[in-house]
Amino acid sequence: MEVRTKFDALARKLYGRPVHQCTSHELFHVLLQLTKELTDERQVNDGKRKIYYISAEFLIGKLLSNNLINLGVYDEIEGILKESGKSLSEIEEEEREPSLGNGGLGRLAACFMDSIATLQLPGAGIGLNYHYGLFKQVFKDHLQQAEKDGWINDRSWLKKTDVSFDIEFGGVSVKSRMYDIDVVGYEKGLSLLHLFDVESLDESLVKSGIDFDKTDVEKNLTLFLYPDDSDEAGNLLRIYQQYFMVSNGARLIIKEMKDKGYDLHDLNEHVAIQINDTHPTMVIPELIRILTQEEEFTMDDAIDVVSKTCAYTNHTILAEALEKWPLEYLNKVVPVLVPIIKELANRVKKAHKDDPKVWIIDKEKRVHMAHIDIHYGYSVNGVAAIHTDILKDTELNSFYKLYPEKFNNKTNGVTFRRWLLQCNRPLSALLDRTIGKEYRSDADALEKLLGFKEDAGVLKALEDIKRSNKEELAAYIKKHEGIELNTDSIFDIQVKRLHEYKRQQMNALYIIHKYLEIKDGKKPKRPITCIFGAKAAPAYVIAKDIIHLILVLQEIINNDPEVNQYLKVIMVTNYNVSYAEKLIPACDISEQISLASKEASGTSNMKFMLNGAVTLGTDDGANVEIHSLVGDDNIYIFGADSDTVIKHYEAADYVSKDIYDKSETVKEAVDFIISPECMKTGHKENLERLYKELLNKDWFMTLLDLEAYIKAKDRILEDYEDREKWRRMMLVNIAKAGFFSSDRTIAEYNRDIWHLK
Ligand code: 26V
Repeated sequence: MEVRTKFDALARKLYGRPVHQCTSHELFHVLLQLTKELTDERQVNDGKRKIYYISAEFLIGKLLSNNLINLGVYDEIEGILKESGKSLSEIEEEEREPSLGNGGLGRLAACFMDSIATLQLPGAGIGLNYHYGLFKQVFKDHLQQAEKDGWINDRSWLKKTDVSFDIEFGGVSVKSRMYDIDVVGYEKGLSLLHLFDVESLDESLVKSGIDFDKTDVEKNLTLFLYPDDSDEAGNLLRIYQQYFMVSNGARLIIKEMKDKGYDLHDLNEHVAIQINDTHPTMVIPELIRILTQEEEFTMDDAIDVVSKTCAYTNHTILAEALEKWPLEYLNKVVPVLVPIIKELANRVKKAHKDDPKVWIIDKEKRVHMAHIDIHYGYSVNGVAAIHTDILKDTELNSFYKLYPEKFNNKTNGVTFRRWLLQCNRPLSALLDRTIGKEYRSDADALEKLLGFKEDAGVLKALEDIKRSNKEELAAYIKKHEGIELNTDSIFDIQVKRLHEYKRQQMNALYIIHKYLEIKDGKKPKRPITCIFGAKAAPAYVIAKDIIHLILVLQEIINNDPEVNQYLKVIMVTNYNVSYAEKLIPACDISEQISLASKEASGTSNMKFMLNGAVTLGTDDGANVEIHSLVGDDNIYIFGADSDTVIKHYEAADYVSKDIYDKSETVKEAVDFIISPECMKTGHKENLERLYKELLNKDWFMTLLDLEAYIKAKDRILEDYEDREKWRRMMLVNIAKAGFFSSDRTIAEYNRDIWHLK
């Protein structure tokens, strides 16, 4: 049946009316149903060897448009809706967004699933069905507040399966239920994302905001993504969640092996398990436990086969972000795993008596989860070239010396379906017209665009598209934030989780610097709009103070008639995947200003580049690779390099106060944080705390790079006026972005780690 006929028939079946008489709410339901039916016509990718990508986060975002594009029916559906006086974007507003991730790590997992499906690789995702994803952010009194963000209703993409397991914890046992979400490949291919839930969950436990009783795991286990783990109950709940995820995953994998008639001794022949950061690490001892206790394996055999099956991806070098669980916590939550973990730890200790750095259990009786992965997995990868080098040379050097053959790099990538075809339809249409459609399935073909470097028509079209995307974003922001933006201004955007190492505070100090200059009579040639989007972990005090400062600056600057025609600041509310899809295509300057060595990769840097923004950044994470692809002329790099930064940490010789004392520019900007203007609008407690932090600690060396940042930013703003040059920079950035397709990343994982058949 033709899509048009199916669409109409479904509308009549569900609502007794033709499409043009249905409301947006009803049409979302009809399209959800239609998409599921079209998807059912495809076969799930299958083969003799399968990858299970286990991750505590899958930040999938809304799926309707994405699935329509990948099914090849987007244009047709859009056309039918238009004829009926409806718009797809209005219908999309009816979809609730599953925010099942914090940021880059979760979004990466979602992009990877898209590529696994598209490349028709046998593979599935395994995760948790959180009922409330990352909190919904609201601003009150210039402070972030967190509200619950539910997404599950009868109109979600979840499909209940009949897979269920009994999962035993210390003292409690719960019944699980597996739900599936279809991951529709582009033009072909289909994979499944398996999300496990607890049958006995009780949503009424959630009171106000995001508070809830953390003790009753039968009722709360999958309520929230990463509940606040600043207290013991929060930490324990996180261990419950992790074990629940991996125990279900292990049982599913074993069940599928048996259903296919495979011998479990050949596990590593048929299965590869990718452990996404340390959150799923317990899958290693859990598989060993099941094999030895239920399948009559010897300990040696179980360890051997599991070690050949599991591979680990590291996503951060920040010591505080590497999980170390107190043995006592594990004893409470998963006593059955403790003997296995001790056995694994003893073997390591025996083999490496004199090297406590590589032990699994340290002297304080904390279990280093990453160490389990490295000793008992067959691959360890970083997520960008510089990140993997730092792991090898410093952070994980003792392990690299033991197992050089396990270490490899897999530079991250993003799916071009969502981050180009879906979010920037005018740009993908221009590409179709100029270089043909090949780039849609072979991202390297984007390079053909370089042939149009001197083509005035194409260059002008790129500029026009950027302008119309800026107008669309401005209209959206006007509607949702009530703030008017000047679309003739430069759109300078920093969107990512709020963290000191990402240095949103440095961007804020630049804004202060510009504000003071304008007040002093030095007007910029063209107005600048500084846009932020960021959520801070509810327990991360300084991060929330930085949000406070930005909101205070927004208030002061946007209401100052002397300044607001030249400079505007806006922090959008509740930055999420859908907001990113609107912000990224409208960006001129992509802010990637982490302290060199600290950002493992970054992925928004890739999305911005692909959409024709120019990067202003440090030589960190994937910026390094962007830099070498586009060359010095098409990127703005500034600041201390990673070697210098690492040396400062080793020598412990960085003193921010010295820089403050020496530089009038730095001093002026920092002092403004506690100026009467700021104090009048904001809160003394938050502003003073941030001021003191920068002056006395500044662990992520904001002041070290501030002057270089100001210079680089002023240079990029100046260059923006050379429109000819800027258009060409846009073109080169788009043309060179092909490397950052997650199809390339996944093909490399497959070639070097998974070897799927
Ligand atoms: C976690 C935590 C937890 C508590 C304390 C502070 C802290 C700081 C950072 C993290 C990050 C955990 C891992 C993570 O999300 N890494 C991100 O992974 C992305 C995908 O590989 C990568 O692009 C980002 O650079 C990296 O930060």
